[in-house]
Amino acid sequence: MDMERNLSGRPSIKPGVKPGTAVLDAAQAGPADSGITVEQFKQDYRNKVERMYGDGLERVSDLDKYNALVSLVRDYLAEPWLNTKEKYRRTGAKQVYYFSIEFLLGRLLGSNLYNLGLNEVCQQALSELGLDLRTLRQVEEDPGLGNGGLGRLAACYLDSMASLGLPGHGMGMRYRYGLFEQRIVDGYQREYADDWLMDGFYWDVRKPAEAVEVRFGGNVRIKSNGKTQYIHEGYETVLAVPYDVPVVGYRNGMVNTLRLWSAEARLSEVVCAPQGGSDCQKAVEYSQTVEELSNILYPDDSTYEGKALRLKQQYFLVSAGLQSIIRNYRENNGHLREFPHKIAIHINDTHPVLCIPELLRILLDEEQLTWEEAWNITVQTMSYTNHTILPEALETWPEDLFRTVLPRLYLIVRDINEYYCRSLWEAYPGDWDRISRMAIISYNRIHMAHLAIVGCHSVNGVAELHTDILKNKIMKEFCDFSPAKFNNKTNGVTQRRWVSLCNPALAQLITDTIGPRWVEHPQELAQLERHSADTAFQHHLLKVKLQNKVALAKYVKEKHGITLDVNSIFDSQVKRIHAYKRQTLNVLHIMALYNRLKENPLLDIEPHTFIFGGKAAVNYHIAKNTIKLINSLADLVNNDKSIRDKIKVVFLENYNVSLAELIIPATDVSEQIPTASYEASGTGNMKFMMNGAVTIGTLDGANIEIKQAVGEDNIIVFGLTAEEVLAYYRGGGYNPWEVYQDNERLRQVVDQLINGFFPAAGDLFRGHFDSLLHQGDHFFVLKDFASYEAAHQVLDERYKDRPVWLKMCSANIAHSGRFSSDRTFAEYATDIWHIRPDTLPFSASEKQIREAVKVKKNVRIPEGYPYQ
Ligand code: F58
Repeated sequence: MDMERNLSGRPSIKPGVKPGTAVLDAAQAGPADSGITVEQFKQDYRNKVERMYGDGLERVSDLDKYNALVSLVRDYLAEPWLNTKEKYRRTGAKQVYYFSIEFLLGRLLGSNLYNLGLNEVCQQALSELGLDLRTLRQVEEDPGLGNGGLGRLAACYLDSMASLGLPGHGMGMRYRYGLFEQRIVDGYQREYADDWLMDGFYWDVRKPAEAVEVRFGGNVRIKSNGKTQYIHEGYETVLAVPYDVPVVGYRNGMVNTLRLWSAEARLSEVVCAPQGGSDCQKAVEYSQTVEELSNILYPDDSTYEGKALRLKQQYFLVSAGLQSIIRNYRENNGHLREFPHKIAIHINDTHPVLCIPELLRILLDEEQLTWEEAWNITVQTMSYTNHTILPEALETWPEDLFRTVLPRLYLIVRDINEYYCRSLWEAYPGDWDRISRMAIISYNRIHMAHLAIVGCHSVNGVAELHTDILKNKIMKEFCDFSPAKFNNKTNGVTQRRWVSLCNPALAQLITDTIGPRWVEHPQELAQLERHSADTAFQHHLLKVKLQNKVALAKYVKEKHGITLDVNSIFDSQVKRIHAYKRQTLNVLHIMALYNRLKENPLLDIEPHTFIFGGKAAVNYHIAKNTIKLINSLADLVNNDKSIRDKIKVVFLENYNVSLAELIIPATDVSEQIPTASYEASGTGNMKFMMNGAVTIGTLDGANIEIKQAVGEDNIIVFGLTAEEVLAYYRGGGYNPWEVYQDNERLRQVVDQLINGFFPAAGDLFRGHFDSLLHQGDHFFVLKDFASYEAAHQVLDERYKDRPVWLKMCSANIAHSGRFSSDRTFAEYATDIWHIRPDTLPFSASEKQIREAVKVKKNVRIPEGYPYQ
């Protein structure tokens, strides 16, 4: 038996063992399996259930069974987790901390079993016990720790960091409630509390002994006796308690850590009146106020209180995270001067930018370093990724609010600003306009993106076009001042979750065709190109797609009562609902198609199923109305017998990671249709591509690089380019009324928004109508309509010729390797953090490990104020 018992008697994984008979599924077989047999697993699982619930497997609920399974997997990974930490301590490897306000993890049971190499053993063991792993996996709630693209990206990066053997960890918040649960009531979005923690979360470990205090408010007294000291007084303290989630690497024995912070009050120190009474009531109220800090992601910031809460939440994450990093650093290292050689801190979008002044505060006030030393250490440690050019998403804070909530940090930010502006003055004497545009504090607001650029040694965009726009437009002046900081890191997604786990049939087909190495070396997917015209391969691919469509259709039938034609083209646009993402363009095109079918019921078109999904922000009224528009169209189309089911429209409620895992493998056509220049990168586009969907898209974000990768025959592009869009914004010259007048089919659908075509809608869609015509069609929906329609016609033509279509699908899979987050993360590691990505199997010698995580000695002193 390969099973080992550790000292505590708990079962543990023995890494490095070659695949044994217990591995049932070749596609899932990697370089090493867990070494745990089916028999052992069964025994461990029965014992676990009995110990946890004092009852037999036959008598506990599905939730209990799921919890016991998680607890068992946790036992299995305890030893590699401990060993990984121990190894990092021994080798002194440089650690990367990825700070993010969101981590959209998705369910963890499947991915942890898979990465541990336990998937098949578990499946078999459960099946022999009369249980179904899939059912238990579905018991898991999606953790409510994120909202969209940047949060899911952070989760993909965690997987890649661990799987590449990189010492990289996440630092985030443990929200009590998720963003919201979306339900569709009468076609409208309704928001319900996402109580994802209600049944507990068995993956994390509470670490009360590692709690730290975070201080808010109060005032700062300046004491000067030779050296100026800043004494922070009269502040409020909140206790930050960490919860650690293991992040399992793919069959390499590595387990990194995602540390999530929760806000708590120390009620034990609040005196209550005898027999309870009002003081106790106050204490409870106080604790509720404190806990509000980690209650929800992105609290509504339309009021002063809401803004203050958001700012406090950001500081809470940053301060707690940094304190714990420094505490750990001190235990294992020497002077903080070496900090940037041992620690890299990455700031995911502007939400954790307070890392910069907070690290300075610790170095100045607690470590008594000089400003120069502290600043130098900070800049060398920090790096920043920008995820959007949308002005409303580039955070700024009112100066007064900032001063009130974070008085000491305010003084530090003011100092950074002053020194920075002085250096700008040296470079651009007399150019006050430029200096005020670039300042961190201007017109009584604090610009977080500016603070990030100044305080980090690296600033990156997330696709080539996006980085170009940052460098040449949005952040041009900063780039002119310190060009070496700016670089591109095109996003990626993990093929382990987004192919192996969510599309096991495709994973199997790939492995049968080119062997299993692609799971760790996704560039090897390119070998599929040779098979793309092969009839047998195409036949299998078609079968896999059909199987996935059947699974999605089953879900849609059960959940929404709508029957889908699995032989139709599944055409999906699933993402946040936003004007720039142009769900409206998709809708107008479907309306036009419907009109054509009504005019000519014999029209020869391929049957289509149009799938939508996505949440609209709570206060984003037009986006919420877009959901109603989609559902109104669905009502009309799906119930119109005269079109003989040639088209169906479905809006799948509560789009989340788990739903994406069902939709993406079943999709033929991936809609990536934003107004060019707006979508920084996109990552859904990459997931669809990996699963063999063909993109219909604008030349925006990573679509451009997808086109380069697959070649123009294997993607269908349309619409204005970013350059054309930006030229219109600069020089004018676009009149939507002209397009409206010239295109009859378009005019018909635009009019239908308000002329009773949607019988019960009344004036509901007048906002859409007005934005397209009276408000100038800011997102060029009308302008791009004709070419979008033409692109769809090309797509239909290609689909009709099935061998051509399947060749396109195969080409997309074959060229998706470069959009693996393994590639992206290797680039971050070498270019930004100066650590070498390497898989560090547990059998690796100490020397190999040292080599792999070696700190580059010549860390570049970053450009920019004050130490160029
Ligand atoms: C997304 N940004 C980009 N922001 O839109 C997408 O193109 C990119 O692929 C992805 O990041 C990863 O780089 C994004 O998700 C947000 O969700 C903001 C959160 C804070 C409020 C404003 C939106």
